Amino acid sequence: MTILLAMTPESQAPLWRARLQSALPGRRIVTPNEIGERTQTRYAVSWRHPEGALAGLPNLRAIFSLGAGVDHLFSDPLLPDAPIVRVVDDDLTNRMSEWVVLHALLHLRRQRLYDEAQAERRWREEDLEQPAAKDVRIGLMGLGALGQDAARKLRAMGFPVAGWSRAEKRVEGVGCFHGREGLDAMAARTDILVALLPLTPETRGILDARLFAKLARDGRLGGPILINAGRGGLQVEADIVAALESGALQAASLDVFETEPLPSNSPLWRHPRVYVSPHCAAVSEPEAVTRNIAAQIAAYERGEGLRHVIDRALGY
Ligand code: NDP
Ligand code: OXD
Repeated sequence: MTILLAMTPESQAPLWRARLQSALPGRRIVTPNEIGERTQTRYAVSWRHPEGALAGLPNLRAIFSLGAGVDHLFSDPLLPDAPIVRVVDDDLTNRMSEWVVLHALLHLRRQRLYDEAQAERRWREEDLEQPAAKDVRIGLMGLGALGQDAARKLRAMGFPVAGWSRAEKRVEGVGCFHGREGLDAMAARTDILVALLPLTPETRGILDARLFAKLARDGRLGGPILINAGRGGLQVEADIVAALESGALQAASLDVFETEPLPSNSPLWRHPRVYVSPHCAAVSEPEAVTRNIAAQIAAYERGEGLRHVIDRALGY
């Protein structure tokens, strides 16, 4: 019985293979060109696998994504019809919340302006307003594993938090909105918009000029702020740049981009009010993720169901 590890960049495969092997001693971990007898493969582990790499495996029981997101799988038209399991793990969740809280605080505390002042050796003690977290409203798009943890930690910092999901939800201490009308209602009370959504046909391009125009204009930060760590496909970058110029957005923190790596000619790199990070908000830590996969396989083979299986029709 083998486990197929199919991923790009291939340079990372040896590290993941070693971690999978130590989490699953006794199992044979193979890469696509070592697969041999295809009936032997029970599980596939993927991160942006090459097209067709998981096809023709008659006994495949599950596909494990090496990340929380699964959109990378759907670019393969030959993806087999096995259950898709995504990563839900405290290590990844904590990392994401750290990044979100960090960026909410960078904007709240106007860190970019103080960095600029430091570069000029300018002592800006009195001329910048310092609103408190309690006066800055956060609107979270996505109230899933990551969104709910971020909501809790943002609340702990004092921010009033609302959240938006596809289906109706209740989350303690969070004003909950859902559906398209709910998004407009949440936007109207949002100073910092945080996107922690999966990329699906419904969410592609959702962070656009239309949405930015709905954000609150009466907030204490002098204009709305966008933070996106979901997927680059959620955002229309031309609209973000135009909104930063028109004032529809005051600033942005972006971890994900329409094209990754972000092309060197993107205006986002040099924009004075944009923080760019290289899709590193919440990396999948190999030990934590492979431990998780091993536990899922063990439970499945004891006859328990797989957890965190996505709904293919919804795409997440
Ligand atoms: P979940 O599946 O747990 O949560 C997704 C949330 O998005 C749910 O609340 C869901 O609503 C909501 N949602 C989905 N579609 C819609 C829609 N059409 N309208 C409104 N709400 C919608 O995912 P996670 O929280 O675990 O992860 C979210 C995403 O974060 C991942 O898919 C991935 O793209 C990204 N990510 C980015 C990383 C990075 O380093 N930048 C690292 C890890 C993840 P409902 O509750 O109703 O289902
Ligand atoms: C993920 C990611 O989906 O790192 O986990 O983007």
